[in-house]
Amino acid sequence: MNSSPQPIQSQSPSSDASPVAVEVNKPSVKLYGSWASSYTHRVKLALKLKGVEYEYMEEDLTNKSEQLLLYNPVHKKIPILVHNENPVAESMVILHYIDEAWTGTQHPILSTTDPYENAKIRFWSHFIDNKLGPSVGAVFQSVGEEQTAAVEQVHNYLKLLEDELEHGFFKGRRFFGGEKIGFLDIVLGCGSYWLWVFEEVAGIKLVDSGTYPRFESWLRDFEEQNEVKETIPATDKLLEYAKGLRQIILEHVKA
Ligand SMILES: N[C@@H](CCC(=O)N[C@@H](CS)C(=O)NCC(=O)O)C(=O)O
Repeated sequence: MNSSPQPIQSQSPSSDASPVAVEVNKPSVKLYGSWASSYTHRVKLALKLKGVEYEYMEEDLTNKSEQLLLYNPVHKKIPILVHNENPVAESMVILHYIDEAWTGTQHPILSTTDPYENAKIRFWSHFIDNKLGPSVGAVFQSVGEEQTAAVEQVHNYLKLLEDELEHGFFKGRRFFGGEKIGFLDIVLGCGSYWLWVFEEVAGIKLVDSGTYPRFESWLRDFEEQNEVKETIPATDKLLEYAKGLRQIILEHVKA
């Protein structure tokens, strides 16, 4: 068991912060994560938008650290945020925590106190984690007829999102959060890049150009934001990772 994960980098909202500066002013915020994990990216992006400095601990999920098991004994998963020794697990819970713990910054993540807007944000966030995300995962993990059915399901879910953007509560907004990235942008955006990656790796089309114009332009806009570019790993790195995983899955399917 890897009992002592090493911080592979100290991250700062200002890209030019030197390691020496971090050493002098030790952050009391640690993030346990995994480099390709969308859930980890959610937390990294929220911390960046808030301007919170933190120490990043890369976890080997095939050999979980004692700290991970100690801090999240229920799910044994990353991401975990540890703030002043208090662990917080589950990415959406962490996003709420970040918003409440670091108030007074220019970037509220839940930009509204309107209960109905918050309800809509929570509703669609659950849709993403319980419906869209698993269906995209199913496309990646399947072949043949099973994959065709999973692709169909993804299309149905993207259509529902497109309809929401066209006619629903968020109609006419640049981001779900308004002019700035908000909670739902983070939840949906940190994960949507897998659509492009899986399309290439699995040789299928998930987002036919022009079919979901509002979703597509929202995603392109999201991906163009500097904070997002600084958070999401390079596509070629994700592609290489996904190709390796797909290979393992295909060998398993054949066996
Ligand atoms: N619902 C959790 C999901 C987190 C999750 O699935 N983490 C994965 C990495 S992306 C993990 O830690 N997997 C380890 C395992 O399943 O053993 C969240 O939103 O944080």
